Amino acid sequence: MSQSPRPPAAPAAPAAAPLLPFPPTSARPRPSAAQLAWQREEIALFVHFTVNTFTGLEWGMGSESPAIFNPRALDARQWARVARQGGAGTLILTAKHHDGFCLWPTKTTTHSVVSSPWRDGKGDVVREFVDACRAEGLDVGLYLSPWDRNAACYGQGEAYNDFYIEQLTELLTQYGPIVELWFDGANGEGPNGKKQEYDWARIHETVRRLQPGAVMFSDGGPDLRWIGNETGSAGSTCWSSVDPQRVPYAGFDAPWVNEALQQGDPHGTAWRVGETDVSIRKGWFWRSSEDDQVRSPANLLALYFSSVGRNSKLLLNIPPTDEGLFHENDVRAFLEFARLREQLFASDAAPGASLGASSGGESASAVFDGAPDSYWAPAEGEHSGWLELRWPQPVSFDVVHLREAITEGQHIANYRVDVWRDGAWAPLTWGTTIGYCKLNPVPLTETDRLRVVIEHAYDRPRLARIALHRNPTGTVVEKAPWAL
Ligand code: FUL
Repeated sequence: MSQSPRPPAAPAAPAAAPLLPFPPTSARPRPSAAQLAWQREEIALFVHFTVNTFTGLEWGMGSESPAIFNPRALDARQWARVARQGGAGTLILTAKHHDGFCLWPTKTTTHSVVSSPWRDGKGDVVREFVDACRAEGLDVGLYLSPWDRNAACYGQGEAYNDFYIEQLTELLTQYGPIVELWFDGANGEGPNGKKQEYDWARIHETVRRLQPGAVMFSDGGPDLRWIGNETGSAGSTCWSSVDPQRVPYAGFDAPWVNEALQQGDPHGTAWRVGETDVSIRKGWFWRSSEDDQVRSPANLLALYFSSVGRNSKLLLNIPPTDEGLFHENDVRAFLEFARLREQLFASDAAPGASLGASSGGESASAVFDGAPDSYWAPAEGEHSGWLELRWPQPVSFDVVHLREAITEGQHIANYRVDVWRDGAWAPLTWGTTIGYCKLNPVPLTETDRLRVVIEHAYDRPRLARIALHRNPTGTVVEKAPWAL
């Protein structure tokens, strides 16, 4: 979204009411049940598909003929099966991208599948997509681009806002439960050279009314925020809270925006977790020239470390080909990535340890039970403390995996991990936030004594998990194939 044209100044959308809030016990923000479930899913797949799939463009012009849209072998069930096999919980489809071509038979325009040769103009990609997701037990998300380079009413104030709300209403009422709406901040010129002022307040109200269980993504929330880049990198400091005034609406531009989105704000009043959207290929849309430039499984694992492993969620794009299928190279890489995660998590040296704590020791074993809501915390009122692990024999690992119990908020601001070496504690790794999940790659380490020190927390630090893994790829592969 960073390379997008920027919108004219628009009034800030009012903060939406939180979804299904837990009863507050402290002033710090905490997730709604929907936000919590969303983050615990960890991985979702993005499906970028439109006329661009047939032209090779990233941003369609809006003037493409619907005659070019003909994915002869389209099988949404293949997308959903791969998503499920690879451990994604939700699929998000571009129902309309910036080119304005609608993948469902909308009443608002003829610039849609109805005017295409695909299924003789009687097809509905959104319907096939939704049915396939449900058949595979997956949740459904939809992307509806506010920027529309085809609609004649774009840039004409209320006329386009009405048109957009009508499209949104069709999608929210005809396809059953939608768990996530993805609102892109891109705001460029329409066919008449004009830009549009989007009515975010009305958009949010429409979603809340028609799909009260859904979460809404945009730069400015209201429920989820963009992570500030498209390279797959959440901040190593990453708060789930933000100050809603700093990035008040989708597409808002200011010098601080990307950093504010990447890092969040420890004193922010709104719970708005960052979503890390990134493509398995260089572009968002499929083109044959990139078939051998798909990210490797090891690189996808690195993306997992820099997104989920930094308190974010990974939204990985796999673009269908012009046949309407995920390409075999993408499928292979994604499924192998799932196998690597399995191997990573299957290796855990921590649980055999005996535990000691600065205080609160009676709950220390909760860090090994795998349950996200059971935790060790130091005595009431203490905002720092440590937990020590000792093994009868040395263990070895190269990933330190920590999780905070976030149901009651994200509080840990600084931590350190020490190992016992030559009669003294030596720092192995350290960091700022933990949040839902923190994966710290460390040099291959052998030790029989380790401690996790919470140096500072803004409220009660609740440590839900300590695990020590071996990375099956040996090293974290930071670079995508096209950057090597
Ligand atoms: C951006 C868009 O301009 C890209 O085409 C893509 O959809 C990405 C996810 O968001 O803002």
